[in-house]
Amino acid sequence: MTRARAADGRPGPTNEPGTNPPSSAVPFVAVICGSTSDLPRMEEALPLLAELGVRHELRVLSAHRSPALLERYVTEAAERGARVFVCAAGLAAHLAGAVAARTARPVIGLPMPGGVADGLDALLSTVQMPAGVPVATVGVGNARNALLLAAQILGVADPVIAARIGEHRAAQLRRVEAGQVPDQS
Ligand code: AIR
Repeated sequence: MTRARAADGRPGPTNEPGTNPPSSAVPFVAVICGSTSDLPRMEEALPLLAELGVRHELRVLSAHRSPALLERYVTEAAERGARVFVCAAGLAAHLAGAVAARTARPVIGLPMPGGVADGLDALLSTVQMPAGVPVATVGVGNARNALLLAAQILGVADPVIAARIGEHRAAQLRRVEAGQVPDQS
């Protein structure tokens, strides 16, 4: 566990569940995939964050295969400026829940398709969190929505990001008006 020190020397906030370390670092979205097999879908959507002016970091870490690495990453990423975590996992998808258990920063779960129920298993594993440890869950395989939601959360405190999200919505409206597919660019 990392324990920061306040200016007066008293122990500062810890990274225990329910606390947030202080951070003056540049905000970014921490994107975690449970496996390299999740990467293609996530990488296809990631340019959206750049379009919106949102910094991100991408890691492959598994709640089951590398739990200690995952725990360490959540702690140090929050200290470096991770404001939101996006967690993509399929099958018994405990990644988002495991991250949410270790930080009070918002966690967005992205259930991935595949498995016996083609993502329904991952959806339920991600969304059915116990009261007190929420995971905001988007639709199965909908990486764009996961990243958009992360950007919207950062946009609450960042007018530049908020403006770009507004432009993105306006462009989407224009595509709908033109009879085109709404959110594919
Ligand atoms: N996974 C990895 N560790 C725990 C879980 N639930 C998920 C990955 C991926 C799926 O299992 O997120 O969606 C299959 O992983 P793999 O590596 O076998 O292709």
